Amino acid sequence: MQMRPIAAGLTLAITLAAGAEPQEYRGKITDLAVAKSGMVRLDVDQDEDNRLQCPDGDWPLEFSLEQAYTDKWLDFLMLARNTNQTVRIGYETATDKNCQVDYVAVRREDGFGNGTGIGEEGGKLIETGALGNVALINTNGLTASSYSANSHYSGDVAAAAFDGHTWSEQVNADAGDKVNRGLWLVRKESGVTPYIQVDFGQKVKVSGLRVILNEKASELGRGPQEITIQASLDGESFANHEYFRLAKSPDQTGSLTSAIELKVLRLQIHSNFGDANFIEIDELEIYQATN
Ligand SMILES: [Ca+2]
Repeated sequence: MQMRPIAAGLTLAITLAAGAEPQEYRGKITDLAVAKSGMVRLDVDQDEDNRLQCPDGDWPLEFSLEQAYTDKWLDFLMLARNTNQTVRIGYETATDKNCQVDYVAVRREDGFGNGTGIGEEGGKLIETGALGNVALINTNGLTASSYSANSHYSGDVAAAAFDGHTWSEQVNADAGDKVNRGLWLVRKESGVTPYIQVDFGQKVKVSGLRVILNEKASELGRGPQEITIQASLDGESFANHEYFRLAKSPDQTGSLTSAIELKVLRLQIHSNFGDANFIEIDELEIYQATN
């Protein structure tokens, strides 16, 4: 790994600490923890070309919150992690203890805030849960307003289908709090095709999805039977990508015949499994293509 100059193009850098010349890591933060002691510990995405010179372990990088500026580092890193931003982290190499962070930075070429898609750069979204869901609320820059539907019943809003919970249980180990009842519910109405959608706010290459209901709702026949996956790059014009006929099962996954690049994924529902009144999805997981 090369030490990069931090001059032109630098939008944020805080450098200090005499002593060992720091190495610079460039990539994405995968894990971040704040210990009771005031130590902030980090792990980052590593591969053969981009490896930390630190001992192996869950938390190879750390810094202490005892300085006023380190609070700002923490804010910066939290935001970077939540938005999947590429960052630079300067650190002192070590072999027998966690590496100490020396500075944090982003550079223009890292794409901060310029709206270019992570997928376009070959980067990847943060994956959650057992299968790698990229659509969980409060990950990858997604918030409640990223999700919408053309209709919903009472408090059973679209965002509740992306909270990692069904009505009866948590289904994603990385989930935070349940949103309302943890499910999206919509009343059947003749002449209206219900849909639910997620706007990633950036280009994503999608390869598959998972539809989960609680067992009771599945037995009632509220689950989607015939669906169409639609894709949009601008949030306004949508193209049909693939039609699926689902099984009457509370938990099923489907792979797209071909992966598709999109910004907004919309799932249209043409029919359910017989419930006269409602269509329900408790959780909708979306998976990214591996290349
Ligand atoms: Ca849910």
